[in-house]
Amino acid sequence: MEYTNKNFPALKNDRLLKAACGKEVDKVPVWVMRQAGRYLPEFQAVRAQHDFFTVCRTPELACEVTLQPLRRYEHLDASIIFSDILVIPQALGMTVEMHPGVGPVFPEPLKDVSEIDNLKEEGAVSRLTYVGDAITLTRHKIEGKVPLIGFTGAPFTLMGYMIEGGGSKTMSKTKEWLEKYPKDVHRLLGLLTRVIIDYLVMQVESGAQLLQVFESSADHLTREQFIEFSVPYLKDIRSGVKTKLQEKQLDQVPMTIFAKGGGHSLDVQAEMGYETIGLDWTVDPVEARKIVGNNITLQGNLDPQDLYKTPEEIKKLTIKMTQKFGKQRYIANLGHGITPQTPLESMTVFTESVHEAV
Ligand code: 1CP
Repeated sequence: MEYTNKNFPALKNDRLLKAACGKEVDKVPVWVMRQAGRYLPEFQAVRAQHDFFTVCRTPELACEVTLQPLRRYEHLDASIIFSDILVIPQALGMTVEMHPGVGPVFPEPLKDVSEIDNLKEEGAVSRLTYVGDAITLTRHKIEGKVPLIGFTGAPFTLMGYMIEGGGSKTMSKTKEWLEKYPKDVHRLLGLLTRVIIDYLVMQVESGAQLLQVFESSADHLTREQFIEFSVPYLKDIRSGVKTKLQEKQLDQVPMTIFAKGGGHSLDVQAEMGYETIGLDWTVDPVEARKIVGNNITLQGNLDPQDLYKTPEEIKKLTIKMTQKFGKQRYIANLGHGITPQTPLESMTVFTESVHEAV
């Protein structure tokens, strides 16, 4: 059989999509950010053989690691395509390396605003077709067991990595740009937004059934800065994807915004048009629901560190969390990615407890 984006197997478990669209569910859907990752020995085995970006760029390998958590954890209600948010800076012509134990490193980050002009916007999405190919192959290999999530980094988060040259505790260089060169910053954020819209549409065309936008560095922004440097672009991404899918006569897909540290702006986030808002663990579920109202789905938000507790404690905390959010318009997840040393059993307890909870 030929693997094309036209003949996908029928979806058997649509809890995630139903919850995202506000339809009734039999059980609360659950998945975990970074569920394909370093805590899994089978993932480590693939990484021992292949460089990180080789896995991203080889559809068979990306598909294999995307499927790994599904094989181990029968309660997972979604998969997320294995890739990284930093493939966009790469497609714009920047070099990104993944250093074991360190994380992503840009040998030549943006040092001056004049370097924005060197970024290769034209053709950027055509240099990311390998992500689409991985999505199409994975949609077939999942055999309709669960939906496949596509994703991107949000403009501000990507810009931060491009300026800092990797992860940063302080984001000092990025903050200096926000203060000194707001016009150039907006130009760069606009460029990233255009690429992201086309990249997400390409993912849907390839088979992605829900899209998540990671604004992982929102925790560095004040509410005012979030409103100036993140919100307009997140809005443009949501409306741009909707319009382009319509133009291409593709089915609409629900979208999730996860702004880590964005708990100060849930009222603003609720106006951005996303079906689902992801919460980190600092936000109280009941308070969040009061702020966003009843027409938005919430996702989250167990502290990833809670998965280092005993199975009994994990179960108790997970049930408490799920009950606080309630059964409808809710997708269970952690409040950020699962961390590398997490015991394998913790994922079993977490996912199982969500399904038992309400
Ligand atoms: O060597 C390795 O294997 C590196 C570990 C790793 C993995 C497994 C990295 C490096 N990226 C990934 C995969 C990944 N990245 C996924 C796969 C799908 C899944 O969730 O299972 C996803 C969705 C991401 C997204 C991503 N990459 C984000 C947003 C989510 C988040 O955690 O906030 C961010 C910020 C990145 C950058 C990145 N890539 C890798 C690391 C260690 C980091 C963070 C670096 C830092 O700032 O500390």
